[in-house]
Amino acid sequence: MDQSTRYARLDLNEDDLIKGGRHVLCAYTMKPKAGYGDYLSTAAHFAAESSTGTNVEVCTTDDFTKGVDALVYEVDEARELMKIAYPIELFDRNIIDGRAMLASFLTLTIGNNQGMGDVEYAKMHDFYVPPAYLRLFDGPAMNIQDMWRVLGRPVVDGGMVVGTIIKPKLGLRPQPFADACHQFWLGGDFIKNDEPQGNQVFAPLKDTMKAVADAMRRAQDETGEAKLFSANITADDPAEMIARAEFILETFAENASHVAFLVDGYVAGPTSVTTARRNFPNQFLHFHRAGHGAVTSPQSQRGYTSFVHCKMTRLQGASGMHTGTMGYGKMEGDAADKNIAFMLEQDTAEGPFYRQEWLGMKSTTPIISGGMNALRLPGFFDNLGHSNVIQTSGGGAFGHKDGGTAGAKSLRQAQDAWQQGIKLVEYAKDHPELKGAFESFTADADKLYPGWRDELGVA
Ligand code: CAP
Ligand code: MG
Repeated sequence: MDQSTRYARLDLNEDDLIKGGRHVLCAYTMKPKAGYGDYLSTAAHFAAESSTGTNVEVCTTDDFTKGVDALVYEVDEARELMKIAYPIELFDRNIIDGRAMLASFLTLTIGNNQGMGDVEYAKMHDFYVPPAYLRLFDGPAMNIQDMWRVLGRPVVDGGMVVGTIIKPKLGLRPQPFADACHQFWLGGDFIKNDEPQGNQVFAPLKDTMKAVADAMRRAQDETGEAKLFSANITADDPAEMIARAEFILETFAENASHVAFLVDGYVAGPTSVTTARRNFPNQFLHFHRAGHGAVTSPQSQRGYTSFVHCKMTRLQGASGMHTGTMGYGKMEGDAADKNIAFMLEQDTAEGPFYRQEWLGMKSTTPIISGGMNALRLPGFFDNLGHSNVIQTSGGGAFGHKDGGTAGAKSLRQAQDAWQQGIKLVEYAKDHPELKGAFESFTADADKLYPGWRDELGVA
């Protein structure tokens, strides 16, 4: 059945839809499956299934229903591009406070439409949220400014938060885990649990957190500096998340404000993120996205892009979000991904299809992670244009030949060098930890800094 007379309105103009403020706009790449409808009718069927319709006409539809149809307002078959306007009334609102939820946004815009028999594939590349819907989202309660405040730095341009992930990923018992934290904190600022670390039998959460809180106290006493820890509270059950979080805050006690909560927000979903956001608005909410590549990878023709995924996390209220390393680390991504960071940080930002006004919603801090080390940082900062990020290097800290403290120091030195406009090899001449990073990550050193051995006098 061709539904384009009802679900397509190519006369609608995007600027007018934005001015009207009553629609969420989504841009997808979409390809109809061979042997089914033409491009427009498939797009219309997609909009129907994503809003008020199904594959046939139903007798229960009334005039009101038709007023909240999602509408295809632009198609470009050559680019496999379609744009759909969703009336904001379609999206579910809480009964407790009338506010919006990300689950509903996803269910409609990237729900059943992902499995339609007449669609070869469809992937969301951008979306626009009008002010009337935007203001119903929680948005972040905290961000890097709150970390800078704890660290005693300026709250504007406070610079890179020097971070790590305790490695190995799994397999450390509580005390060795806490010892690794202590080591890193003697040189760095911030440690996060790796995303699968929780309450394994060999490292019970209660024992581990007590040991880590103690390590934090010792490191703070020894350095005279504040230290930060991001604790994984991910669980299927919100009650379990809350129990973990409460235990952790109680255990860190006077240092509770130095604790962030890490949530594996892709695998555990929006409920887990909002559980943390709403129950613990005074803690930094660290969104870890493990698993996202299954839908966001450029190899995947379905799902949504990393850009879309990250943009959604600002609405939900993530304080910090993994934005990838933009081609400078080990994970998929490229230099142009800096537009992801800008969408999270700025009050007005350009996406691939839409400009978004955030209307003063707090920013979400980019967390830069995955195969990074001191040698890779200058190139990364050159591309991004600033260093106001949380950077975590796991292998890049604990893979340093002189251990975690030297690893941490090498990362901070790399940022200092970049900020002062000094070439990294030059800076390494009188910064032994940075020099040690060259000697530890020789493959990177050879590739990024040819001639470094002669300059640093290393055989
Ligand atoms: C990094 C990491 C992070 C990834 C996630 C890991 O460790 O802990 O989870 O950065 O990727 O487990 O791989 P290394 P992304 O520093 O040792 O590489 O930030 O892109 O979501
Ligand atoms: Mg990890």
